[in-house]
Amino acid sequence: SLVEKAKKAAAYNAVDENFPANAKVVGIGSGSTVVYVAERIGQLANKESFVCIPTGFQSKQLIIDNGLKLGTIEQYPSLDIAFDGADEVDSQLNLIKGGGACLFQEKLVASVAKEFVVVADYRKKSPSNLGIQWTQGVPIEIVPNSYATVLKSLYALGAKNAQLRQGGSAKAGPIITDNNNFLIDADFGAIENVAQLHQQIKALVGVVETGLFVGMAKKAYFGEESGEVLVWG
Ligand code: DER
Repeated sequence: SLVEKAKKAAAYNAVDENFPANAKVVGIGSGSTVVYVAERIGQLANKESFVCIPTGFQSKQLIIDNGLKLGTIEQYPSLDIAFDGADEVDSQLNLIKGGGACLFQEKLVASVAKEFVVVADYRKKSPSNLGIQWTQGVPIEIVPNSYATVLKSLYALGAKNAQLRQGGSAKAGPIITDNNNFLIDADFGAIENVAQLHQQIKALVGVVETGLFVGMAKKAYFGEESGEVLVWG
């Protein structure tokens, strides 16, 4: 499909243009686009000379399935580069992430990577400069027993709609993250001040992390419908 081709083109270009020759520790994100990042890195001749740090169970599987050396962030609390997907990217390279419910470890890894490169298809470019917005809202990881109090506070912060993410047909009851937490998706509409909203949400007792990645990405690669790859940053 056009979207899959776009994901692959973004991922392959991002790895080919940014993978450091002397890389020792590499972060692998979560989701369907980063699958192609792991595939491309798995083709490198020197893949025995670096370790890859996962951002969740799916990410760990990608590392193993592509014959890459698996490390933990406990052993390697600083990385040379990290690659990850995103749900929405604005012109300042702020991101909304968390569609795959892996945002905590994704942000932990991105926060200690010297370089953080985003890979995405054309649908992820934020269409307006009126503020970043994702149809599914802002994913927020919370300690499970705080969901009622956090939901209440999110509405007080101006959320138009905030819901605990349910497992649907995959699981009765709420989604449990790789860190044994719950996820809330909160719709704030177009977000003018991403940093401020992130801080306000992060300050709520029970919030572990938000899917607002403010000023963390160095570059973003978008596979276009035309087959071209667009680079921001
Ligand atoms: O959960 C995340 O932040 C992921 O990176 C994800 O949302 C991007 O997903 P995709 O690459 O499957 O579109």
